[in-house]
Amino acid sequence: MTVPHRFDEITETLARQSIELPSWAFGNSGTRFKVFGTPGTPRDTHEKIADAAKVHEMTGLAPSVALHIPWDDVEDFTELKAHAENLGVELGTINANTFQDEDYKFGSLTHSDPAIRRKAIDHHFRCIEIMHATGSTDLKIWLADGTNYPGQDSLRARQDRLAASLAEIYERLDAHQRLVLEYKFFEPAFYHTDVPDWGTSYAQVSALGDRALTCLDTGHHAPGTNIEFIVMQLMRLGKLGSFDFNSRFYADDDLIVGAADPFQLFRILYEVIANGGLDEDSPVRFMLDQCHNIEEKIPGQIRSVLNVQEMTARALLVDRAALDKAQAEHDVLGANEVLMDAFQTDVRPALAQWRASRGLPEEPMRAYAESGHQRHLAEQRVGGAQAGWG
Ligand code: LRH
Ligand code: MN
Repeated sequence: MTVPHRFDEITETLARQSIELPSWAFGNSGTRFKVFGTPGTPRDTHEKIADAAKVHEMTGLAPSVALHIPWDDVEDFTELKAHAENLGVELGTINANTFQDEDYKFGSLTHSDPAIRRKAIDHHFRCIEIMHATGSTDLKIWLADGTNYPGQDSLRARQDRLAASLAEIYERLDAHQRLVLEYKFFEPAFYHTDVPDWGTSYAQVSALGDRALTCLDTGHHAPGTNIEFIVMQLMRLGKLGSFDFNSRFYADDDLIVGAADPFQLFRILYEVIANGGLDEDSPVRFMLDQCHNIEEKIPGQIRSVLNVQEMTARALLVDRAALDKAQAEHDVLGANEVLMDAFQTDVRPALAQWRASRGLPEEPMRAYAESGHQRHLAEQRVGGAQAGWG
């Protein structure tokens, strides 16, 4: 087994990598056509966190779980925090949700009716209260707000209302809390979306302050977008707060990260590394945002964090000195070859050996399949309603 030279030079950085898991990936999800069930799917937030803890146990890569409100609402978030810690994980990003309430038909933080905006702002205030109980630092805001037909509403007025609403929410954060504003170029709105691109998110968060940053969901760009360029630019501007990792062939498919386009994931992680995103003091958080509509959810999440780890290892193996030299000499093919060499380096055997050296399963996917845990969950979790997006 050939260990890529310099692999031992990257393990310190790999050991620092942590990828936050989305609680909702463990529940049922689907499309407007069908949401399928799966035996053993969690029935509540406590069971979702137990499944996330299993992913961390198998990979050592996922020490925190993001929650979505109200999907993960519980009586006592302090008790939920203790539950998570007993299982060896932390509660992470709190995701607000203003995209499933009748009142938000024509918008939430952008709505023309001040009473509806108040309701939406109060929902974010409640999410901040929850952050105090869970010890979370990040409030993530994604808005479905937009219109379906030209003329339906004033694009300018909506931006100004959004800015005022975000300012009230930002004011409520305390000194160690941040908000990240996620953009998406369409869906569920089909003519315009109020936060459609990185430029709009950047403009809105820049008006708020240092603890307001952008969230880049890899499935939220128009086909053909050079996402790694946006990663570089937002990091250059000091405004990239977090990633929602997933992959897609067409729209916001929310498939397993790296499944649809592993080379794109490699290029994105190369820019993350080149711009200090894996440095010890990096402000960038890494989260998955996926839906396992037909595949098993725990192995789906295990596969996902392993895909990020593998592409991170390959990107860390880029021979920077050789690349800098080739770039300086305008050696176009030479420079590209340096990057492709790293991309085509099979790091899996070395990673397996490294995991074993840290007391982790060499092959987490196989170890999980052989553990019988999935069968145990299917037998144990009988009755009750399986969790989902509602
Ligand atoms: C919107 C989104 C957002 C979440 C939701 C689950 O498409 O990416 O991050 O709130 O998915
Ligand atoms: Mn997302």
